[in-house]
Amino acid sequence: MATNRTFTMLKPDAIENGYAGKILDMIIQAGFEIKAMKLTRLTTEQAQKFYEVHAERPFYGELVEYMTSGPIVAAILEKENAVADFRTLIGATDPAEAAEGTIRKNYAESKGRNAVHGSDSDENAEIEGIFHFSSSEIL
Ligand code: 3AN
Repeated sequence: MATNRTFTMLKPDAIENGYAGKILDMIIQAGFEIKAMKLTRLTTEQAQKFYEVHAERPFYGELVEYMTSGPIVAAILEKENAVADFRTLIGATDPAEAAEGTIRKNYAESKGRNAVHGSDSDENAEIEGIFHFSSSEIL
C-alpha cells in the first residue's frame, strides 16, 4: 500500500447511533477517496489480534468486548498525507478533548466508545488494511 493511504473503522457506537452516513460524508468532504470498504462484525479473535498492542492495558478486555458488540464499517482511504490528515479529522481519543469540527467531537460518546479508528502510522495503515481486506477487495 502506498504511504498516502490510511485505514479506518467506524466503530459499533457510530453504527448503532446512526452516524455512519454522516461520518462517511465528513471523510469524503475532507478529500479522502474510499479504496476499500465493508460492513462486517469482528470476531473476538479478530478484535484481540487487531488490538494486540494494547493487550497489557487495563481497558483491553472492555475494548475487545465493545469492538465485537455490533457491526463496524472498515475502509481504506487515500489522500495525500492520509495518516496525519485523518488523525486530525478524527480528533483526540477522548471526545471531551477533541477539537471542534472533528468526527469524535461531533459523534463519539466517550474515550472507549469513540466512533472511529484511524491508523497511527503508514506501517500500521498497511498492516491494518491487509488484516481486513484481501487484495481483490482493494482498488
Ligand atoms: P486512538 O484510537 O486515538 O489511536 P489509542 O491507540 O490510544 O487511541 O487507543 C486505542 C483504542 O483503545 C481507542 N480508540 C479507544 O477505543 C480505546 N481506549 C483508549 N484508551 C481507553 C481508555 N482509557 N478506556 C477505554 N478505552 C480506551
